Amino acid sequence: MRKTALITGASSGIGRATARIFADNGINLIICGRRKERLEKLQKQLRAKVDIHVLDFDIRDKSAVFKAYDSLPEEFSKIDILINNAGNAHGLSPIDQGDIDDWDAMMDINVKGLLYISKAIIPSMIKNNTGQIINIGSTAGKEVYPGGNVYCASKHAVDAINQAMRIDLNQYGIRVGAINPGLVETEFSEVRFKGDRDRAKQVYQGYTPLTAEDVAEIIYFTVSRPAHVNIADLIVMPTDQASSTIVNKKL
Ligand code: 8X3
Repeated sequence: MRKTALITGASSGIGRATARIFADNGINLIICGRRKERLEKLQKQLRAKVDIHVLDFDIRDKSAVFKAYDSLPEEFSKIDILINNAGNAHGLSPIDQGDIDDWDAMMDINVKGLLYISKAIIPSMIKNNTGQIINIGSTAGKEVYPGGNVYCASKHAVDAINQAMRIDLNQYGIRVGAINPGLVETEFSEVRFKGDRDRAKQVYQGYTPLTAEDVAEIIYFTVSRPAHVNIADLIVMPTDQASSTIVNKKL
């Protein structure tokens, strides 16, 4: 029987690339995000391959999260795989100059949103005594870099939640793991720098960054392991990256 995966943040970047590779491999999909048009476009592209349902809601809004989950049609109600991918960075200012709205957005989406959707889905995984949760963390969840402050804090929280989920859900046979990417060229930096494309581009210049597809392949590898194998915590960086601050740029 085909598995069903729910992917948050599926309208772009790693989430969208993961939806595509899952569809290529026969995993039915619930694609979630705020941008309905983009999600419907993706649905059109993939619906010949798998059953695919769109849920558009704001993950920061806890009642919207539970309402969206409750609205799932019967055929999508058994979720085997949860990809906690929705996440954003906003700003790269030193702590004394940070924008409080940016801080709220990062904590609300990256930490609280992840908790809300997990809280909605975990009970059915417990009932079924099976399931897999992949939390998309970051190298920023393993180390802190200048200006990273609250983004790094939010991803350190994801790291802690990942470990805690694995401990608490161990007794139910639910697999929990994190994939922590370093520099991946997506809309990530455009969002971080509030639409400043030139500044965003500079982040990925002078070396070869990861692509969303590189990370999606690893996510698919993780979900396609036999049931007794759990990739608990994985860091992936471009070959040219050694840490958050050491990148072999040839400019
Ligand atoms: C993305 C990695 O180093 O740009 O999560 O913050 S970094």
